[in-house]
Amino acid sequence: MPDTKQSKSTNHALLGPLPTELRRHLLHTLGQNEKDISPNYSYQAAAIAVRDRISQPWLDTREKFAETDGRRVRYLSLEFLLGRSLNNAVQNLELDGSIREALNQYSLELEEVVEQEHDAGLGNGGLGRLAACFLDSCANLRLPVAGYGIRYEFGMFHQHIENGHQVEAPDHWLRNGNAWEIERAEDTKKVKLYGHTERYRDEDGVTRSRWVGSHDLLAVPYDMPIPGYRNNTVNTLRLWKAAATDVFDLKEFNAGSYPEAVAAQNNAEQISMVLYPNDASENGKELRLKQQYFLVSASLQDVLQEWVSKHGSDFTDFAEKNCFQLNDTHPACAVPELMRLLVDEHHLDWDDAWSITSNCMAYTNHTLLPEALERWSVALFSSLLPRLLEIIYEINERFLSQVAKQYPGDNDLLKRISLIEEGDQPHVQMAYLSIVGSFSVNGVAALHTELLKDGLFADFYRIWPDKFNNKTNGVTQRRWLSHCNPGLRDLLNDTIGTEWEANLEGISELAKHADDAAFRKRWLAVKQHNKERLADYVFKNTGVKFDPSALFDVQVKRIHEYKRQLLNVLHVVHLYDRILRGETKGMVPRCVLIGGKAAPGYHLAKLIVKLINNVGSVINNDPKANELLKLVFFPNYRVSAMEVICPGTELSEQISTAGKEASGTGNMKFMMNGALTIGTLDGANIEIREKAGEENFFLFGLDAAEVVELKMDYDPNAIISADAEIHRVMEMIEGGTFNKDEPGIFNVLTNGLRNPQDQWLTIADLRSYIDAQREVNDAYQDVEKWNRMSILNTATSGWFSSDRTIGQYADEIWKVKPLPKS
Ligand code: B1N
Repeated sequence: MPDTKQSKSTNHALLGPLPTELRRHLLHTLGQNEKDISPNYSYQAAAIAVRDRISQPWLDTREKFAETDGRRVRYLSLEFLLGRSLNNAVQNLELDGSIREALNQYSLELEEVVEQEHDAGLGNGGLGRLAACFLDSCANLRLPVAGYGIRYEFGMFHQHIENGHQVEAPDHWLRNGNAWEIERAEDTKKVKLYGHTERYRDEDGVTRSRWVGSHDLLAVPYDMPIPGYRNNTVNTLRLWKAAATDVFDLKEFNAGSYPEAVAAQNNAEQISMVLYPNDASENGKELRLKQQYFLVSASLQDVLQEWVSKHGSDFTDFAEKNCFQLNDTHPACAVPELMRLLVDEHHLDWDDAWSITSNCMAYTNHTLLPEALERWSVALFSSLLPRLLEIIYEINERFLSQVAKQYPGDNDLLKRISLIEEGDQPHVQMAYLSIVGSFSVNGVAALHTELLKDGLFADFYRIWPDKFNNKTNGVTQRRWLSHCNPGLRDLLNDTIGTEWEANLEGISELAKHADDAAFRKRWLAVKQHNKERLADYVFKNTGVKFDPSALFDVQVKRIHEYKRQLLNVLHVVHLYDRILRGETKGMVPRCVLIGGKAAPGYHLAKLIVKLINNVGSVINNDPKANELLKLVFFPNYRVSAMEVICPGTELSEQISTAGKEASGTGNMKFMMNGALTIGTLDGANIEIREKAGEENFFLFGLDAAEVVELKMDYDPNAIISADAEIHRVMEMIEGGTFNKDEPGIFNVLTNGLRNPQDQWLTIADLRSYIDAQREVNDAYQDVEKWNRMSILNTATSGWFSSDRTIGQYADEIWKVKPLPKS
């Protein structure tokens, strides 16, 4: 279209060179005096100037998706853990040189300016970061995929440490504004809550249900650009903010209560106020269900509105042209909500609506932990989402009667698979609802998917074997290698070319260089530099000095019993015990870093944080240990911290109880950056070990089957008394070495370790873990050998690019094609 071309060139002409644009934004957008620019304003101006460069390709991409009229995907997620955006945009749009030149006018370095950006922490951990990596890969692959989420006013809480305890503070990430979002008030949607349902006859005499007497609120969209890697593609992440409908409250209150009426605004805004800080556990709060429905309803209305504007009321091709990927069960209300919109609002009959719904939903499961499986009480559902509950009952009835025909007489089966779990307080099983309403169900690593099929979802697997598939997670090499590790990026570019940034498969070429001593020397130099950077960062954040010649041993992830940070601490205490007893022959100096947030209501996890801090402060202040051992708890672990931690890590701790960690993704980031893994046969560790080769991985512990078996007859106390080293470790902790002034505070933890019911089997794996750590120690003494192993880990990390994962989602689930290159 000639018009478009013209507007494109006009728009380009509106932008001057970046140095001029930066000045203009400082002066005119931000009203700053050029002579005295604060670091924050330099960041704001740079961000706006770079964002302006994104606008045109963003508009073009949207137009192209609309013109192409092919199948499109929406990734629905309660979490998108984006981290920082400026550096990512600079890298993907190839603006490095010009932004540096622009900042140079004011003697500013890009590295210091980017530090001003507050992380967008709209997620808890792996699940939220995965969503962010996926968006990056979709843009890189030019796939028609948009993200839909919530614009939380407060993201993941800020963690600081007081007297060894975790203390939470709110994360007001929007305080200084957000250059990366554009409000699109014209696309605001109305969302219903509460009220009741009624039957009525429509003008054709058909009896229908409708949802009446609801409290309505508004969903206002904010769009964030997701720039692809040097490919003129910019995808969209649309985040919804909740607001009151002005009509409703102002009418309800009389003029005398005007302030109360305005305050009602507040009530509505609660819904998008704060991210729930639970990772892998649910707490069943009403506000959380409101958030879930709010996201789902606004997003589906958005998609339907666009559909109707093009196709009117003809939904024949809707399922062919649209796919919704549910990021765990958190957006599972999408199933009954799409049914409601199609049946109640667009007047489709049930069977057509069901055929559409169940052919465009796809569900990803991220956990087997029973405490994370969402179940909402029927009572809550009926008060908050009365019409959705009716629809769920109807879905269930039809589903159960279909299964009853397939498996006549098997009433136990029907009871097990019912979407409604009966009992004193009946509950809706959101995972079952998701399976029944989707055409695809996937796990996130090979082992995880097998365990889903054999265990948790075995009945459903028997009914629909073809629905189930695996999509092993991945991470984007653009953030997790190229951006965070410039030293390694340059070395790779020098050695194997630059293609790996867009397609990581080619990184296998690196293996050829593992035997080249000159190359290994350069490899070592990069790692050494990154270790120095990490040591500075640790010092700045904790006051503890890491010696960059020591082994850097790191475990960063949410604090959870199943991830077994305790196992790590037990090993550190064991090393300390050896030092105290003078058994240090052949011991390599080691700096251990542990970081991560504990859910604020998870007392045991918070106690683990306290233990790590206490053990650290005893060891770090003991001159006897000084040369050989350090332990720090790194506070406020987050995406931007990982960008410094992961390049400087040599040993990656992936030590969960086998069968519990669905995949893990930190494990992949470390591998890409040349760390060696010490790990169990859990989640994606298994695939990491397969790709890297077992000789390049430190394996220990029980496998998933052995875990199940041992649980029936587990005697940790017998293990402790039979193993002198383990016995001493327990004695030190129980004897108060690390809590002299706080008697008994760690008893809950040590009693848990000694409890035959301990689900995490920490003591069972401790001997094997200590032995594997010995192997690590010995391998580290042979620098050449270690470096070879390190190179081979990076060289075999190609499979763990989220580009590969997303390629599989696109081919095998979504059936979408990339946009043609322009
Ligand atoms: O999802 C990641 C996996 O790599 C991790 O192994 C897995 O633990 C993580 C409720 C969760 N599973 N479940 C959650 C998050 C928030 C919440 O409210 C559950 N997170 C995972 C990516 O697949």
